[in-house]
Order: sequence, then C-alpha cells, then structure tokens
Amino acid sequence: MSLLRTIILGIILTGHLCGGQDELLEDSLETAVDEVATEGIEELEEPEEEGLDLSPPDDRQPCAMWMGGVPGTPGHSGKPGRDGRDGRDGPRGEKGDQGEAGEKGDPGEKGDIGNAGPRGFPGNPGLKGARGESASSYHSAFSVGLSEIVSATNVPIRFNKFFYNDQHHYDDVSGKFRCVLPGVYFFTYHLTVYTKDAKVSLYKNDKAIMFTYDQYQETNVDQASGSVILRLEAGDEVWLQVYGDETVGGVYADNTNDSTFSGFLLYPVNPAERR
Ligand SMILES: *[C@@H]1O[C@H](CO)[C@@H](O)[C@H](O)[C@H]1NC(C)=O
Ligand SMILES: [Ca+2]
Repeated sequence: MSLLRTIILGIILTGHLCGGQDELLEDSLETAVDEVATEGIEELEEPEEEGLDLSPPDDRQPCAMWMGGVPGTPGHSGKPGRDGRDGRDGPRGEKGDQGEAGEKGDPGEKGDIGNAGPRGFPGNPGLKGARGESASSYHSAFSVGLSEIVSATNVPIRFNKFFYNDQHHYDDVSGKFRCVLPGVYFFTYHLTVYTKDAKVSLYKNDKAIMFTYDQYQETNVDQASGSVILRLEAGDEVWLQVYGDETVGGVYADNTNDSTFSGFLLYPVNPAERR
C-alpha cells in the first residue's frame, strides 16, 4: 500500500511541477483516490495531504523549458459515461399475422322453448294388418224356412229352406239350433197359418218356454209370430214345435207364403262371467 501511496504522491508532484500537463492527469488522480477509498482505506477519505497544494498549476510557468523527464505511465481508463437519452419512437411496424383460433368456449345455457311449429302433413297409410281370426269363430246365426207343409206334431219343426246357416248351428236333421258359443241370443219366427189354428212353442232343452197361438179364419191366410232373447250355454238347444195335437198344427208354407225361423248371437259371454 505504501507503494501505491508513493506512486500517487509521485504523480501529484509531477502534475504540480508540470502544470502544463493535460487535465487527464487530474482525472487519473481522482480515479486513483476513489480506488483507494473503495478498497477500504479510510485514511484517504480525509486526505492526509492537507498541506499539498492541489490547485491547478500555473500555465504561465515555463514548464516546457524543463528537461523532459521519463514519460509517465498511461492513466487509467475513465469511468463510463452516463446513459444517453431515450431515442425517438421508431416507425410503426407492419401488421402481424393473424393469431391461431382460441379454444372452444363452454356450452351456453339452454334457451327458452320456442313456439309450436305448423301442423305437419298427414303420414303415409300404415301396412295392412295381419289376417285376423275367422269371423265365423265368433259368429252364430241362422235363418231357415219351410219349403212344404209340415204335418208332424209334437216334434221339432224341421225347417228345410235355408236362407243362412254358414256355421251349421241349426241342424236340419233334428230341426234344432245347438248353441256352440255361450252368450245372449235373439230368436224370432214368422209363420203362415192356413186351414186350421196354429199353436206353437219355442223350446229350450225339452221345455216349452214361449207360446204363440193363432186362430184360423175361413178363407184367410193368417200369421203367427214371436221373438225372444235367451242366455245360452254351449250345448243348449232351441227349436220350434207344435204345442198340442193335430188341431193346432196349422203351420203352412208354399212358394209365395213362407214360414221362417231365425236366430243369432247378440253378444258372447265370457265363461268367467257366468253365475
Ligand atoms: C200365398 O200368397 C199368394 C200371394 O202372393 C197367393 O196368391 C197364394 O194363393 C197364397 N197361398 C195360399 C195358400 O193362400
Ligand atoms: Ca188369426
């Protein structure tokens, strides 16, 4: 350290004796002092060299007249200058490329229900349904007549003229209707009466349950008729029969005066509904 101090003093003395030296020398001195202070030498904060005259040398002294000494060592580089002022704003840049599309946002809330639309056009007709069960399975009807006079009495009247008997529920051999489908049936008969009285009954299972009587009048063709609704079970039989002897057997028929007997199922009754 003493060496450094010696060098400094030497420089100072040189500058003092040769005031013509440029101001660079003073800068070098300040730099040297700063460096010494930076290195923690407190003594330099208050310079011991109070007695030294550090005032600028007098240019008027004829320093140049002195014999030139040994050139001093080059000074230290000066401190960096202060930062310059900010430059002017540059020209506006060109428009950049379009950025990439952002991520898809969250779904919005459900909107209100809109107004009802107009009524649409009618649809096309549907396909034809599968073939159902034969209607005859649920059908029972007959309508029969007489093709000639029946003289037998106290036996079922055998009608032998058939208007309708597709299910053959009327048996033309026995002259009886035999129930196949349980249910409610309607029966009706329209008889021509000629030459004598007629008294007939409608039988159900060997029991006369309904009677019709017509008194014959001379030279007149009469009619006797009746109808009834019956609840029948499968196997029940219904027929017409003269109720009495030959004197009341006036049931008649020819080509232009029929005597008929008809019956049909009004509606079936489920066996589970029976009482
Ligand atoms: C049956 O009726 C017809 C009328 O259509 C009549 O001419 C005919 O003689 C009748 N039969 C009897 C037996 O009266
Ligand atoms: Ca009569």
